[in-house]
Amino acid sequence: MTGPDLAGLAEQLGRAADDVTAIPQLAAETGLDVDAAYAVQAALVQRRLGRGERLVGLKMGLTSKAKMAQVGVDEVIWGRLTDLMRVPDGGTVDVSRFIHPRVEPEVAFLLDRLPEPGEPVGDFTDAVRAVAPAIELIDSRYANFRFSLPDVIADNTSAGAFVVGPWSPVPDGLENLGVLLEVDGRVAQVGSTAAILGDPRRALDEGIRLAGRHGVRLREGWVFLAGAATAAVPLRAGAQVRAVVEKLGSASLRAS
Ligand code: OOG
Ligand code: MG
Repeated sequence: MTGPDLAGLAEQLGRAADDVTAIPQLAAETGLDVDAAYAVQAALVQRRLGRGERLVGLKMGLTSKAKMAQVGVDEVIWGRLTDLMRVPDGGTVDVSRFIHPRVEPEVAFLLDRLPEPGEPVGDFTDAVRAVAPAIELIDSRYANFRFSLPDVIADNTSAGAFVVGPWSPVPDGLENLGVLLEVDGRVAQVGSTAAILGDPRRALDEGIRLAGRHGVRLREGWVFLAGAATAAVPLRAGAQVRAVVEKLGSASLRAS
């Protein structure tokens, strides 16, 4: 028996993003399981690297209950970030490049020296050089933003774009900082970093562990997004978006 055509699925997802056109879910039809879905994700991102993009980090997904509930998938997932996805703080994102973009507030880590695979992050301040507020723009390539666990993994966990605000030295506590997402100066979502696996530092342990299962090692200098603390909100042209994290300041973007 042959398995699903992993390269073919990566090509379908890549074209959906290129053509800004949603596609039907793939996993149920093709029998894609979680391991095969990570292989599709690797091929999908490889397609981008083949065009000259560079890997610059890792993102966690569904590390909070609010996010799990919003998309109906309750497993922590991870995806890959490339340089082309990064938007400067205060920069503009053209929403016509995306199918149905949403934004969510994140906490970003700038990675430093990481432990060997299989070892827990002992001293967080050795592993992480700096912390910043961030915004992630997610965009599912699936119709109606609906997917199963293997579907969203294959689709690089809906990664679209991200903005990182100013870096700060790691503060004493990260486990209970207030988080706000503002759209056009109005509060759209309120949360706390406690929603991210109880403490966003735990997201790094999970990222190292889960990516390590697929032979991916996090690198010094990479950006790490710990996963949104709140549900995501639709992004419309003209919107001004700001994510505020207590003690860390804010990151912003404008949608054109
Ligand atoms: C999946 C990606 C989730 C997060 O921060 O939880 C994610 C999705 O919601 O489409 O990036
Ligand atoms: Mg996210």
